[in-house]
Amino acid sequence: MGAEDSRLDEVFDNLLTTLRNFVKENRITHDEYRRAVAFMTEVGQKGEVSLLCDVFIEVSVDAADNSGRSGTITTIEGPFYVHDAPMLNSPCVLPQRLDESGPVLLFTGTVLSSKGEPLPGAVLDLWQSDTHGLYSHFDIPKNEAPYNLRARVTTDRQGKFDVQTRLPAPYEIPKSGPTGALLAALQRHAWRPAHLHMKVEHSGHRTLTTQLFLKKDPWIDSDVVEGAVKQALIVDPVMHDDADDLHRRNFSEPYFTLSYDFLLEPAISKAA
Ligand code: MBD
Ligand code: FE
Repeated sequence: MGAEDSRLDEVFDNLLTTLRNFVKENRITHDEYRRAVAFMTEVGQKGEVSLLCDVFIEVSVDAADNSGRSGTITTIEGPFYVHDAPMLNSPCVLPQRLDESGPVLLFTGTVLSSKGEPLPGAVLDLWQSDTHGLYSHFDIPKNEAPYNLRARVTTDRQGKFDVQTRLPAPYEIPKSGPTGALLAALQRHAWRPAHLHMKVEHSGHRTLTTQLFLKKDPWIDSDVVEGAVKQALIVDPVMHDDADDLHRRNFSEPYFTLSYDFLLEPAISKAA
């Protein structure tokens, strides 16, 4: 038997034990069991499996998989990542609609090793909602705005990135589906504070999956995804509204700047 089979045996046995004990301890009725099965069926049919799991479980996976890690703190990936976003070199503007709305955000920083060495050629894979809290390919049909506010940005020779995007907005889990219905039944709101998602990759380093959250967001202390917001990931972009500066930059409205450095831990070296 291979290592994978024994891992499956071990975790599946444990999962079954946990679920059977849960049923026993809570004296789950057959009616409740059928309702749970129907709920999961609907979650599948409505395409919310990742949404549901990521809202309730992924924080624990992130904690288990990243405990003791050095460098920038991680948080969950969430359900809206797409793996094949356009590859751009820094400096760049994220793909956006001709009439994209929302304040411009100039996002800069450096990707470094956890020892502080800059990492040229690192890839900052970014994705976010638009100013209405909608994600391309999920809340906006793919053909309407392909890869909107998504890109894989390569750092320059100093390990720096310089990305023009838009401030994201809070995200509300759709009320029309089973995940929203469950939250309503639990009398919980369905909001996530505005956030930027990123995976930061560099050969020889462990890929970092994290998010940055906006400090002034109304949901910053009550994310529906409990435990996803961490202090070190809260940022407060600076607003710029000097008329001459705006004119020079050809911006019609105030814009924001944000600087954040990402530190990557060395890849786990495979013992010889
Ligand atoms: C999101 O935008 C998100 O990042 C997560 C984790 C869950 C639901 C919506
Ligand atoms: Fe998100």
